[in-house]
Amino acid sequence: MKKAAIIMGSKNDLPKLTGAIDTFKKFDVPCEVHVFSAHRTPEAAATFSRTARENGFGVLIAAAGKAAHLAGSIAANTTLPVIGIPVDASGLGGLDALLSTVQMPSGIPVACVGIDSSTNAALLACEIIAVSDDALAKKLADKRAADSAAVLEADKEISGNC
Ligand code: RP5
Repeated sequence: MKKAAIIMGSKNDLPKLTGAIDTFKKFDVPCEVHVFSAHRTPEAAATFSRTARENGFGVLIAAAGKAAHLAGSIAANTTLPVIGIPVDASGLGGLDALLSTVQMPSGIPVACVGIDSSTNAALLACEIIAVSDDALAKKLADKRAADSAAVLEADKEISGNC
């Protein structure tokens, strides 16, 4: 199976990424976690991105806050799919990072999830890997079924006349 990577712009982003780490563990998808900054360690970020495919990665997640150029700069150096997580790391509630991540110029795509939405980023990464992995696709379908059952159960518990 191809590996996933979670790259964060600062170790201070780590608490926002536990959902992604837990999701990869839950689905037994091999994952590496790294800290590379588009601004502070641009060479390290570029080297990792350029060699990611030959190093067995199938998808890269990049999480960063403020002027979040990390996902775009990683995408510039690989044709692997890159998923950006805008991190709320400023007084702007993450809107700065959201716009920086999602508004990529044509030609260098970044798939952007919601602010701090690391679980969704990892689920999307799993779905990308599952394109060529039927066992993983089955696990993802089972999770969807369990989520649906939980909502139906909640409806049974809560629904009624006002
Ligand atoms: C971004 O700037 C990082 O991803 C982080 O979210 C934000 C602030 O970084 P620190 O100053 O806390 O290291 O590059």
